[in-house]
Amino acid sequence: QIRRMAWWHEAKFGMFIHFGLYSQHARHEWAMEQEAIPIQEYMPLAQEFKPTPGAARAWARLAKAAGMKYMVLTTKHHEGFCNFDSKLTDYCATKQGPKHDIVREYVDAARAEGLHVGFYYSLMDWHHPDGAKCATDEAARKRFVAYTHGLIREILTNYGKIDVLWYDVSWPLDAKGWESEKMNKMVFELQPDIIVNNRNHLQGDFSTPEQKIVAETNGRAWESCMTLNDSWGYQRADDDWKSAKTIVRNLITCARDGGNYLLNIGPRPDGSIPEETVRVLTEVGAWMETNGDT
Ligand code: JFZ
Repeated sequence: QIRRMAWWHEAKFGMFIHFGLYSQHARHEWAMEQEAIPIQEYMPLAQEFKPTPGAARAWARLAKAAGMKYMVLTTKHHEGFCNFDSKLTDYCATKQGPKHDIVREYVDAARAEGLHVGFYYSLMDWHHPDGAKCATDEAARKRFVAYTHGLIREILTNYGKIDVLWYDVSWPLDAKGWESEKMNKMVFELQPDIIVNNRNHLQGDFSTPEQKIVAETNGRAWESCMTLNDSWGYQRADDDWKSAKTIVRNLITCARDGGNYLLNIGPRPDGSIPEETVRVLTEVGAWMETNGDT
């Protein structure tokens, strides 16, 4: 076992947070794609996005209360909007509606609760003009890969020690196209103790079965990620909440088989947490209080 990962294996239970412009649609974090919303129509959402400053404190408090030991926030989902301050794009929290750095607040909030800090980062990008073209146009690929590596450099430089980097959706490039080896090399230069997942076409440190619990073989680390209802982003119409009993059973199954459980919440556009989410996670926390290991 890798020393770097000791805390993570011990942690077992984390909170995933999907938060972005799509939270305002309250339908699906894929709405832009699924409903074929033109970019010019989608972009104004960035101006209208005004989460309450400090909203992340409640996320972190709830994670702590639920017995979770780490958090992973979408710094940028497929829509391309950056929840952090960037010098490489204006499509970011500090220069648009929020007028404050959501990632900074999140990092501070997690640390205040003693939780480890993870960043989700979507490689696929529907906003960047080269995000799709990059597969067939070498000049576009070069620009887009420079942008991508640049954003990753920013999030791993500006927020102190980061514990997990959670890449997602690598469409439309392969490892060679993304320059994934170089990407991970940079990541470990900036954050020597970080743990990375396997969604940039490399093995990384752990596998990421999704919405199911499947143990890895040969001692490879794994983390099952799941939603609390059926959606990742806030979905107003989705009331298919898992019970605390189901969550606890899933956590036990992951722990028994040597894996981690990353459970997702989708805050409302103002950053507040749906009541049902609070209710279920608080109940999970009560069980953890009695039966957890700390
Ligand atoms: C992706 C995203 O598209 C989705 O919005 C969410 O962020 C989720 C955590 O990740 O969806 C995926 C990614 C990978 C697989 C399936 C869905 N996969 O490897 O089976």
